[in-house]
This record gives sequence, C-alpha cells and structure tokens, in this order.
Amino acid sequence: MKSGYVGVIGRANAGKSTLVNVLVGEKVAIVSPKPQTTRDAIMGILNEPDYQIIFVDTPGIYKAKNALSSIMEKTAETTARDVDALLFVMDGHEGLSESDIQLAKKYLAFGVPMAVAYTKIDIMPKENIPADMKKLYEAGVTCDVYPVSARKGTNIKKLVSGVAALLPEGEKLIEDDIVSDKSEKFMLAEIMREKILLTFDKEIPHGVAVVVNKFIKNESGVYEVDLDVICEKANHKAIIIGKRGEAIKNVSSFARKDMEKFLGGKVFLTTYVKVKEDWRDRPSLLRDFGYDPKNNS
Ligand SMILES: Nc1nc2c(ncn2[C@@H]2O[C@H](COP(=O)(O)OP(=O)(O)OP(=O)(O)O)[C@@H](O)[C@H]2O)c(=O)[nH]1
Ligand SMILES: [Mg+2]
Repeated sequence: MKSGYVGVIGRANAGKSTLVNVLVGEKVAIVSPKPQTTRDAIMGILNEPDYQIIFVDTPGIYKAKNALSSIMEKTAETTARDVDALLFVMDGHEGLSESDIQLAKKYLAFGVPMAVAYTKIDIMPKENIPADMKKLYEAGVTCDVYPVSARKGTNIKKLVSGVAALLPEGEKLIEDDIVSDKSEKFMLAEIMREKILLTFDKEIPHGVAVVVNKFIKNESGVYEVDLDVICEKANHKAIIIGKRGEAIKNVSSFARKDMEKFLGGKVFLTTYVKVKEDWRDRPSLLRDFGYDPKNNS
C-alpha cells in the first residue's frame, strides 16, 4: 500500500483547513473567513484499503508581525521540509497571483513530489480555470493541478487519488481509527477560538488565545469544560464580554453547541475572559498557551 505524510501548504485563507476536513471526512481543523486561522500543524488521517494519507494542515503564509506569527511561519516551513509529499493549496476564486506562482515554485524546489489544489471553483467563472492552469505550467509549476471545491466536494476523489499516487509504498504509519493527532482538549479550545474568529473583527480574534483548564465527564455524564479566553488589551476584554455580558454569552453558547456535537454529549461550559498584555510577543506566555517559542527564529 501507499502511505505517508502530505504537507498542506499555501497562503493564509486559501482554504487549506476546509480542504483537509473534507479530505479526511471529519472536522479536524477550524475554519474562518479570516487569514491566520490555523496556528498549529494539525494532522488529519485518511485510511483506505490501498493507502493511508496523513495530511498535515499548516498555518497559512502571511507576513509575520509578531512572535506568534513567526512561530506559525516556522511551523509551516518545518512541516513542508519533513513530509513525503506536498499539497499546495491556492484560492482559484481570488485569481492566480504572482505570489502564488512564486510560492508554488519555492515549494516545488524542495524536491518532494507535489500537487496543486486550485480550490473554491464553486464561486468563480469556470472559464478562468484553464487559463490559470496554463499560466502555472508556463511559469514552471509543472506538477498536476486539481481544480476542486471543498465546499461542493467537486473533484475531491480525483485529488485524493492523485495525492496517494505521490506517496511511497509502505506500511500503515498510524492505527486505523485515529483521525487526528490532536487531543479533545485542543479541539475544545480551537472550537472556542473559531467562534471568536467568526464573531469579532479586526485585531481582536487574532489577539486571542484559548486555554482549557478543566475538562472532565462528571458522574451524571455531563462534560464540564472551564476555559480562559485570553486577550491582549483591556478594551478588547470589554468588547469580548459586551454589554451586560451579552457578547461572551452568545459566543459561549455558539461554541458549546459545537463542543456537544464534537463530544457527543451535554457540555457545561464556563468561560473566563482575561487580559495578558501583548502575549503574542512574550515567549513565556506563548509557551503557556501552547505555542512553542523554540519554533521562532
Ligand atoms: N466557496 C468556497 N469557500 C471555501 C472553500 N474552501 C474554503 N472556503 C472558505 O474560505 C475561507 C478560508 O478557509 P480556511 O479553510 O479557513 O482557509 P485556510 O487556508 O485554512 O486559512 P488559514 O488557516 O488562515 O491559513 C473560509 O471562509 C471557508 O469557508 C470552497 O471550496 N468554496
Ligand atoms: Mg487553516
């Protein structure tokens, strides 16, 4: 059988996490319309009789502005150098840009087999597709390009077969029923972060970290989850809490519904909002919130 790791890389907001979720058939990574949603390398595992593909979703390429975004950049770079194949995701609907071409060429030069997923074709004129594919090829991006829509499921099977073919022959690397390398606790924190990204604007969601301090199933079978929403500034805290606590109540209930779906049981969620000034640039806090400053250079 074919088996191996596939680094899923590309610009921020291209659609990488949405695609990984569709490829593995389960939500392993959160998604939002804002760039820099994904902060960690997250594995999503696809098992079929003839292959096991371990997709590694990565933070999108975006100009690093603080220590956290440098860590994210480094995570993507390290992943891309340590996989059996690369899946470069580009947003077709945004239109093929010079920076996509340069980035694709950079990864191609890593010398590992690569395929391109040209995604979001459900919201763009179909006639642009061949022209962009030609442009990519002429620019030297000579690997296979798959026009897909993660939202509509278009061409996903073709993409999977194409990616599987890039992998070496080998044994299964991960046990059959595992879908992600991340813990339930990690996913609960990410679900909360997703709802914050979907609710608040500008710098607020980017300056938020979520830490789960308690996660137990009590004797009545209810999951008790206590978490901290950490933001960077006192005025952000006021916005997140909202008038009479309305905003945080809504976000928490939005998150709780998803947590219940994810855990398959009732959730009792307690949320605290805290301020840690400029935590995104402070190594000890970055470490406390699960982002490894060693990945920053
Ligand atoms: N119409 C449409 N929208 C899509 C598709 N794939 C992703 N999107 C949307 O594009 C936005 C970004 O998607 P993500 O999957 O979070 O993108 P990403 O590349 O993981 O972003 P970062 O983690 O920030 O790098 C979201 O609003 C998605 O709903 C698609 O196939 N069609
Ligand atoms: Mg993502």
